[in-house]
Amino acid sequence: MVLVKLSKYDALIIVDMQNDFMPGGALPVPKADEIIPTLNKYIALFESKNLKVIATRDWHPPNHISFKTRGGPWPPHCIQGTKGAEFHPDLKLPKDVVVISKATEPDKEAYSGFEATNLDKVLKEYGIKRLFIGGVATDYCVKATVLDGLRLGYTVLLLLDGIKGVDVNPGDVEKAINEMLSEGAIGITLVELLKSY
Ligand code: VGL
Ligand code: ZN
Repeated sequence: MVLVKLSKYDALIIVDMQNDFMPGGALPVPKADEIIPTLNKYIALFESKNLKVIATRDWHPPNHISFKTRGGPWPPHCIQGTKGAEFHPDLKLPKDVVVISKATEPDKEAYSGFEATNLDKVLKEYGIKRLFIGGVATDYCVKATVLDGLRLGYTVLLLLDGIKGVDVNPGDVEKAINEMLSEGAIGITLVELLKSY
């Protein structure tokens, strides 16, 4: 087990916990709603220590290139300003959460929260060195965000009990987790994090 004591160099990044990615949404990630209570506990822990919480959101224009209507792989989802693009109402984000919108350009797909956003700049301004990353989808935006974080020099802790994937091809989720870990991400669970105190 990993011993991790939280400090001011740590930030929590909640990836794309939006209605369209939840069961019943436009691009449902199976059981994605089941991680909300756990993510809320991570959020409460970070909030209690006055640590930064960041929420990324998929924020597409109506004619986004990733949509089937334009020959892309996905049904239209997370269209800017729609109910489907809102964060799940049960997710208890802090009032001072930093929201990072991504994939906002019509002709560009961007799975990573770092891609064409100011996320790296914001983290550097806050002096953040270590990222705790959870959310959806494990095999797309979580993976891309984790791998970019590692490439940019952050230490990354992957919330093993706070992620869900799509598994378009069975095995994708497992492969994604293995790839993140082999690139240097450290797997952690809430129980382990709480035990570290
Ligand atoms: C995502 C597919 C399409 C994600 C976003 O948030 O993982 N997946 N757009
Ligand atoms: Zn998308």
